[in-house]
Amino acid sequence: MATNTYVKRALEEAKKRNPGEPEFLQALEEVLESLSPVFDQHPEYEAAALLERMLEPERLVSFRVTWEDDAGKVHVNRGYRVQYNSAIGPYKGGLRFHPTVNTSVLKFLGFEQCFKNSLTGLPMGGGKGGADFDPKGKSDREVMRFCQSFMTELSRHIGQFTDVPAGDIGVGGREVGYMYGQYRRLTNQSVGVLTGKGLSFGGSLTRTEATGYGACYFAQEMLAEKGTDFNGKVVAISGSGNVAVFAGEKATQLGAKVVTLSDSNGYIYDANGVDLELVKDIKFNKRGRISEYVERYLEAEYHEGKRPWGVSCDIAMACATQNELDLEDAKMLTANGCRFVVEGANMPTTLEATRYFLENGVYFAPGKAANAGGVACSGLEMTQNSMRLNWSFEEVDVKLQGIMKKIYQQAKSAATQYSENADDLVSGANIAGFVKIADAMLAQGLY
Ligand code: NDP
Ligand code: 2IT
Repeated sequence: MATNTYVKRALEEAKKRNPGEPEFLQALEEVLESLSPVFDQHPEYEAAALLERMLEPERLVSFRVTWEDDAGKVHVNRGYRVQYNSAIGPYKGGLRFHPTVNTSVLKFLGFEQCFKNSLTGLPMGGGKGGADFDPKGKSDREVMRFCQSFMTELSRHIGQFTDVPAGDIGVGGREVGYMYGQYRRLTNQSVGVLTGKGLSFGGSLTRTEATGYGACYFAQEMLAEKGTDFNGKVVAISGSGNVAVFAGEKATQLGAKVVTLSDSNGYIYDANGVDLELVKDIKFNKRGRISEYVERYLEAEYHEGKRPWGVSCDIAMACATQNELDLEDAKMLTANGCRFVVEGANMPTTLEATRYFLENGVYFAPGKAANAGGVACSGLEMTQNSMRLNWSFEEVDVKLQGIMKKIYQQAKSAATQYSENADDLVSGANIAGFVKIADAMLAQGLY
């Protein structure tokens, strides 16, 4: 299919305007490619310069974060918030603390977040933020001082009706707690300005599990479409953080066997099925490394410096970070019999690998659809905070299942309507997410 000329032009223009931002341009390319048929049918979008407007973040702030380590040494990091698009609701999206954080990474994440949040059906715009701070090896008090300093500046830019951050890589319950405490002290307000909070101060049950569980609920729809389910399937998962562990937990509950998990140093393979309670203890309580798993399970294997995509599996779930699954990995997975690939992380699959899966009959779930359960549950946390009540685990879980099912249906139906390949959920998710934001922008006049 020929690419629409307006789409082509907008992408070329974006490449010129954003030099040195490879992750951002990669995300743009993936989305714009699939929007061609929509622009063919809707000339009014071009007349309103909708693409140029949607590619440019509404606001991007960057700031100095000064903090002191336990030895009294002063450090400076760079903090950011990208407020991408607020056409359908307050900016919403996580904060990432990782040394690789820069404007390219945060703009790619913020851009993706807009579409993801639109797909949830909840009134949330898109944003992302974070810092090039590395929490690894820092003491609790160092992390606390960093979070307090970070929030001292961030608090000027966010608010319960303006922008509601949450966690992402390197930001979990501990960090959200420290940031929330600082926001409360600075503003003298107890409001739902962050999600992923502790349960005793406004957090929602199910939020911790939501991204991983949601990815499995999405995968259940894909499996059902092909006349099968998780029962008896072998699942390879990358990562060993919040998303990976709870994807593993739900897949196991649904009868699958999870054989791998990983971190940035290597992966573990346990043919008997990974003991996720042990992984939780190593990673969440002790903040250790995945390699420690084989100290307890001697028959399990640890592969230093490798990714898990060479193993034989039915389902692969990429739950660590961007570009962790490339063309070579895609070929290996496919050759070894993998038929379903689910992105629990944001953009873990390179463009070439994504195309390979789509062209070779592997049913592929893009992150902005499959990992939307986390932000969806964040939206439900905002609702509970506004209503000043707490729903039970089951109530939130049932809502989460309903939302993931609807996201699948939207992506599938847009793929069927617009793409030559009805299984192209990449195009389906991009189009379904886009149209809602585009129409909201048109309705609200030029800005
Ligand atoms: P965590 O910080 O809990 O875990 C991240 C995991 O990914 C760790 O195992 C980490 O290993 C690994 N990892 C990080 N960077 C790299 C790297 N460069 N190479 C290999 N492995 C790496 O983060 P989350 O589980 O929350 O996030 C994982 C992914 O899911 C991210 O892409 C995030 O954007 C996405 N996501 C998260 C949501 C959430 O609700 N938390 C919602 C939707 C998407 P190590 O310890 O060695 O760094
Ligand atoms: O990428 C994501 O969707 C997240 N990190 C979760 C964002 C949120 O606001 O819960």
